[in-house]
Amino acid sequence: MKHGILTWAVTALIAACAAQADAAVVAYWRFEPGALNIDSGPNHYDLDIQGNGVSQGSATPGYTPSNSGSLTLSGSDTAGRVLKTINAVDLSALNKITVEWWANVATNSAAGIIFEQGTDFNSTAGAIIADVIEGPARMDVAQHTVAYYIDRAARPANGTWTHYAMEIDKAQTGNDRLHLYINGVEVGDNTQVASDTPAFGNAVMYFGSRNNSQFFFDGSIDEVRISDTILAPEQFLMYVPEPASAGALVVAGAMSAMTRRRRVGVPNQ
Ligand SMILES: [Ca+2]
Repeated sequence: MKHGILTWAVTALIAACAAQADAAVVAYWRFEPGALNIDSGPNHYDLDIQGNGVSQGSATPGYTPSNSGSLTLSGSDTAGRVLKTINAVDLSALNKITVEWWANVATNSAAGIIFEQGTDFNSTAGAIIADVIEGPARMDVAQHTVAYYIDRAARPANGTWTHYAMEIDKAQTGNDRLHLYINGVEVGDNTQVASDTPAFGNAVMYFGSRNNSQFFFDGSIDEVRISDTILAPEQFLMYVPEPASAGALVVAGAMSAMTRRRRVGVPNQ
């Protein structure tokens, strides 16, 4: 019996590794101290960071590169910040994507954008967005088309680090096109489904606001990763073990190593 379990475990591990090998990272923003603007993925979609003398490693009210390795935003535009990719993030050749990120919402008294492709999602065909909606503690993710694909879910309480993943398969229609995961559990509730399946977008991505003009996010963001396929929950960043020391491949960020490790090998909890 033990042999059977071991065989199953090894087989599952090999299958997981094989699936992982098939997935390629499109972009990966880790928001690390001293490298706040760096995309460590292969395409180097580095960020353009501006605003009142803000620079990497400095702490400016309203826009604070955190020492703990995450991006902290105030929910207002008082720092005149601009946080966007220097070049357009081109997803147009892909058939499916997984976008993951960690978020820790401070307040949700107003709508806040985690990330948005294009200066205005509503006029950027195929673009993707994730935002926090004011009032109800709710997270929306969507892809823009003639209408919208929207997945919507209640999110964990403010002040807690939470892992989110949106997965979009262009070959799918209806409810199967877009899925939202919170802490590795699928939670999406499609509220609006378009009839067509548009191509993904090719536009600059903004973080923490819409075009630096509205919907400013209040809280922290960390480890935004875009992959070129549909990842299994076991492949999400939340299950990647933390390194024992700084400077290793996967950085601690604002999420405690203890929490990360506890989740390793314990999916869907
Ligand atoms: Ca980080």
